[in-house]
Amino acid sequence: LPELQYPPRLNCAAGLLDGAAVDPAHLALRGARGDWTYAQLREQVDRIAHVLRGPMKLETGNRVLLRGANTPMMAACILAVIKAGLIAVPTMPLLRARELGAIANKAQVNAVLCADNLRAEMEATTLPDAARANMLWFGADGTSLEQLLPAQPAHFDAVDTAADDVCLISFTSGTTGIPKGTMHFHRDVMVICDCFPRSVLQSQRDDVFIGTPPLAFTFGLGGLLLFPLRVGATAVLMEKLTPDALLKAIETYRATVCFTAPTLYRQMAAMVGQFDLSTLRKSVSAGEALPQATRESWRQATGIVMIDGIGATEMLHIFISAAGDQVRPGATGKPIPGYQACILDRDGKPVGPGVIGRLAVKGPTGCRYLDDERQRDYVFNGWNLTGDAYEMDADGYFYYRSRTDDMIISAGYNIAGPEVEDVLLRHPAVAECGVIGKADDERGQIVEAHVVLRAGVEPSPELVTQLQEFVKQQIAPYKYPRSVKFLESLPRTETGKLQRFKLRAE
Ligand code: 3UK
Repeated sequence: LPELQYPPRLNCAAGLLDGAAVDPAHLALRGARGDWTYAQLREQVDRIAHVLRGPMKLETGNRVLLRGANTPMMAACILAVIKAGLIAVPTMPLLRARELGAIANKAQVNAVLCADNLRAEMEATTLPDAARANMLWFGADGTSLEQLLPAQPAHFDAVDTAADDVCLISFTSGTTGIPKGTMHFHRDVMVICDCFPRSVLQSQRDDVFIGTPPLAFTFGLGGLLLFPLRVGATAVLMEKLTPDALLKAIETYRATVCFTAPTLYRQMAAMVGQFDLSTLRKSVSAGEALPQATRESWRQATGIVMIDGIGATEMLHIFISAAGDQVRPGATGKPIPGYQACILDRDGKPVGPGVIGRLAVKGPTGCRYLDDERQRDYVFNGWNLTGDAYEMDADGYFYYRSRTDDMIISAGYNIAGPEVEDVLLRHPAVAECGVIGKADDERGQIVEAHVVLRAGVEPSPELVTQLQEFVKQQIAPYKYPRSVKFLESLPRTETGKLQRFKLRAE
């Protein structure tokens, strides 16, 4: 078990920037506009912290909305907010004024630090009065935050916070409904750095982390900022998040650890040939189910056995995963050291191996909603209920089936969409697919597949029959898609999750 002991007074930003593993001359953050060593990052963070407490007049515990693509400057702003004893409220770059307004009001933000290229949407947002009067822009020469930096002292003494003071309010991306705000302590940040990266990744100072999840998504915040800092390694922050940009960047920056969603691994596997990925050691997938078919194609393309991990904003980061010879076909893995998991039935009683039920997890991090009522739905007897339908085997491996709400019930059969998706992804004509339950008078629901074809393949009634036969041959015939629809692309969130509700609404 990792030793998760931290002093009662702890500021995690200072803890990371001044950590034992940090070499001031080593590259900390790399981006399109330049690279910073640890010494340069620390100075930048300190100057921004002075702006927050000086010109912006913020006080300990105030909340700062942060907004920007993944860049070293965005990362420095997040760290500065925390180092200054304030609470970071990072927001996804693609959010619109309506969603931003809801977040800003729920989190009662006192100020805004926003990238200049996202300024229009930010200015169109209804904000609490204090925040509206306290906004700075960054990311280009001469923007208001950058203008203030040279006049600030180069050193800032971290604000002395308690290990259990809130430092981060992270909003769920929410495939449905309004985003929920989750609160995390300084200690939680250190905990996630000392769990997954140590036990599963075994990351070290010479690692170069790269990937696509936004820093406003805790998958990205951990994988692309907190984890590398904790071991004194380098993180590459990319603004352009396409599969070819990521492949090119892995080659250019000689990256060793990649964090991204299953879709991107699927797309990258098809085009790896033109790139030199010889430095890459670890490929971490999270955000949604990793189909076995995707795992296999990435292995074929790169020789790398992917690390799947399920995490949640409520839990801050990954809690079930496996690497190396611990990887089992079809399984996410086992609870990572420090965490426990079990499967509960509808009444909250544990079920044995081989029975599908509700995933429950417990560990050093856990759900704290801003919103009290939902807290009671998520946390039950100290167990966090993630909303996922899972199954365990006799050796304690956990197998994802579907979101609890997405289980398809057709003529009395329970069918998990992701299982059908995994089969369809093995068909040479299929690039992407999403399988949902569609309301049906006779069967309650029928299985409906939404398929994106590979380039050059044309939709046809014959192809529909072929895909249906293909599924029937590989899994129980009652699971085959009675309806098949062809789309140009699938609706996804910024975090790579399929928006099944949009497919259902079509
Ligand atoms: C689903 C997965 C199957 C699952 C996240 C890593 O995704 C993250 O957080 P969110 O709050 O969503 C949580 C939900 O997403 N999910 C995530 N990973 C997997 N399903 N296999 C997976 N590997 O439904 C979960 O309840 O957006 C992921 C780290 C930090 C995160 N916040």
